[in-house]
Amino acid sequence: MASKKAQFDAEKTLEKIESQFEMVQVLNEKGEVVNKDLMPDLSDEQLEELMRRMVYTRILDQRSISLNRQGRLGFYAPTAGQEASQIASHFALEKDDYILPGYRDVPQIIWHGLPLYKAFLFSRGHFIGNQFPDGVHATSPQIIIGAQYVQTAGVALGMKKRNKKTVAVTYTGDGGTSQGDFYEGINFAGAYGAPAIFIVQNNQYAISTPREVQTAAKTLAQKAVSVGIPGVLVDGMDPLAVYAVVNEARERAVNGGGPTLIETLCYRYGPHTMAGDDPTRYRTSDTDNEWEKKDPLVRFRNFLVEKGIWNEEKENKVIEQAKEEIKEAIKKADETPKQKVTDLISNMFEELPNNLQEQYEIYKEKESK
Ligand SMILES: Cc1ncc(C[n+]2csc(CCOP(=O)(O)OP(=O)(O)O)c2C)c(N)n1
Repeated sequence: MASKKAQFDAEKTLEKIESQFEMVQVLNEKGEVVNKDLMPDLSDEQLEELMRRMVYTRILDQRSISLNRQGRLGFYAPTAGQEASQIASHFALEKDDYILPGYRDVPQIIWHGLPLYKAFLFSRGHFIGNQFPDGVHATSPQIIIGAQYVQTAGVALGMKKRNKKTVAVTYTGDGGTSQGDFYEGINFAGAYGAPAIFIVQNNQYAISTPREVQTAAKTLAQKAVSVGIPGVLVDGMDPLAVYAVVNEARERAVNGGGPTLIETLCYRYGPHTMAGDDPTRYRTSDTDNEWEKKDPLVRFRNFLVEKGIWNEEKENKVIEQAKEEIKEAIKKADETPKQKVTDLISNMFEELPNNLQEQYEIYKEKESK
């Protein structure tokens, strides 16, 4: 049978959609403003505070890696390179917004109010590291890839039903967008117009799997189209661009406009985690160098120095403060009584099943000696 003449061109439709997702940028790699219209409305004090937090977080990362190597921390996923994606996105949030982080997103919950020593205890797998103080609106970092996306849709829907002017914000990596939970989360939130912000930190690798083999999609932001919500691709090494798009997404969400999917293009300088992967097996130093030229701290520092509101003295002060506070926090973590097996059991269950009750008694007896 002769084939019918095509009535439509599906490939063209795809091309048209994909070409719409251009990367949003405010500052270029040198820290020069390339898009004045998008410049966020931040005071000099706020700009300084954002820089302060990013510098502090870089030091926290360096110290955490070193503490891990000394055997003084447990699970740790390095964050250097992702400060603009993490800290500038958080900077656009309010205290009552709810954060559902992934394992690499500990800095955001620290800046949301989680005491540093608790973050260290979380790293050690201590239950106290999962007990957040009242008023810290966040869950413990999620280890199951993508699971936090479904939870976020639920939290956001709860906010909507209670008429709250807040948002639920979550983070995953590029690999996370291949999970079923990712699609379920964004679809559900879209269907219910829930006030959620779904952030994908595209740091180019899911452990050793490059972004290019993760999906046929040209951008991860375009996945928003499939569920009918806005999607934005932003330079994840540019703090002002990240702040601007998250701020806009938040405004839309609290005003009834529903969720947004944001892809932040970034890079992690370190290994996936401190558990032993070797990035030199899957990345070249040329790629590392190319990304390090885009560094969010260098770019923002140049911008602020040019503006006359940042200098070496201010930066050194932050570095010293960070080191001092980290020292205090690790001391406090060390002084926290060691976790007992009975703690583990009693923190997991309100009422113990019979078999655990038996084990609980056995361990209670052992621990009393
Ligand atoms: C459901 C599930 N599958 C597999 C894993 C193992 N795993 C841990 S991290 C990771 C890669 C995640 O990469 P990405 O989402 O890009 O985040 P990144 O670590 O780069 O921030 C995988 C597959 C897991 N934790 N959960």
